[in-house]
Amino acid sequence: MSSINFHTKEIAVKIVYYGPGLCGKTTSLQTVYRSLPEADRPNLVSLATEVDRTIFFDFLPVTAYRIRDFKVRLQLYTVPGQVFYNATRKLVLNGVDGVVFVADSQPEMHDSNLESLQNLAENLAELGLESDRVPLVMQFNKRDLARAMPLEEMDRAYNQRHVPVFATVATDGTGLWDALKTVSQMVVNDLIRKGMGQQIKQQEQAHAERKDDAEARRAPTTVAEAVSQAMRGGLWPAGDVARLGDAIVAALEAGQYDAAVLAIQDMLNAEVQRWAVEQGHAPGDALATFLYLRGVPAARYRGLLQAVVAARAGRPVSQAAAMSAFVTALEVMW
Ligand SMILES: Nc1nc2c(ncn2[C@@H]2O[C@H](COP(=O)(O)OP(=O)(O)OP(=O)(O)O)[C@@H](O)[C@H]2O)c(=O)[nH]1
Ligand SMILES: [Mg+2]
Repeated sequence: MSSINFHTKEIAVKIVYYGPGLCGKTTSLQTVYRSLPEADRPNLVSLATEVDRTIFFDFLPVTAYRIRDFKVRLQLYTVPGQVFYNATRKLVLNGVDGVVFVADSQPEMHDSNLESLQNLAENLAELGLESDRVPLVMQFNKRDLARAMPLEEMDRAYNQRHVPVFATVATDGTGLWDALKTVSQMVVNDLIRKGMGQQIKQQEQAHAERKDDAEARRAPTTVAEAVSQAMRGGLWPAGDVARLGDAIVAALEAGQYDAAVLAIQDMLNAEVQRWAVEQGHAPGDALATFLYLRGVPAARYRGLLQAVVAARAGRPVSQAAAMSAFVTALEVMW
């Protein structure tokens, strides 16, 4: 679930490592983790069984690089490869921006690789994503094994979309960063194609114009002058907001600054309410506002809300609902 925060100047993108059981997804993440400079090494969250099979997912947040003056944060997930954990795979895949498909180079894993690719396409389709457009790279992993299938053969068998392929050894790190850099660059390009670049440009332009404007204009010397300058600029949109805006202006002009501050708060509350309702959130809910700012879609927020309501009422909450809530929390906290 990519999100862009103009305030902190950060872009967060979600990248999922996908592939059959034991192909090396968790190992890839662990090795990426170990290769990070110790000073800014974040937490690696792993939910595994005693024998190190992933049961839910692994999660690693990495602050990667800059695009313009935005910091790009990569949220890396692995899914459990075992066939029977499909519900979890789908849950982790929700809101994905880019996929690293990890194929196991051992010949006996051929069918499992194909099955997992098929499963990826099905899950993406069920989540309403076009499986042939989602940014994707492939890691042909375990290249250190003597029995590894030839790369060309694997490419023919798995790479119908002709996406970038990397020969990797997850245990020693060979190829991992190249794969990750490439997929994250593809994700950012995809976001730009979808209009995020335009959004960034517009914000930068608006910012520059505001600066020019302010410099060109003589600085107001009194509150009344400032207010009348603001009014000339058509400060408020129409409707209730304009009415509340007038109240602020009136209070300022009368020198009732406490009343002005309260009126400003009223106006902001009204705006948050309007905005929350428009997004399908419960009005006046600070959590809704926060989640919205972090880019969580209304449908996922409603899911979270339903789980909370059920839990508070002492009704049972499903594992999927709890995991979904957990993934949402990770995405917004990191
Ligand atoms: N020789 C070799 N072994 C590898 C490589 N990558 C992973 N392994 C081993 O393969 C086994 C499984 O690796 P995991 O990373 O746990 O696999 P996974 O894809 O996370 O598996 P699930 O969680 O069950 O889906 C481990 O014993 C790893 O050490 C590699 O490049 N070469
Ligand atoms: Mg794993």
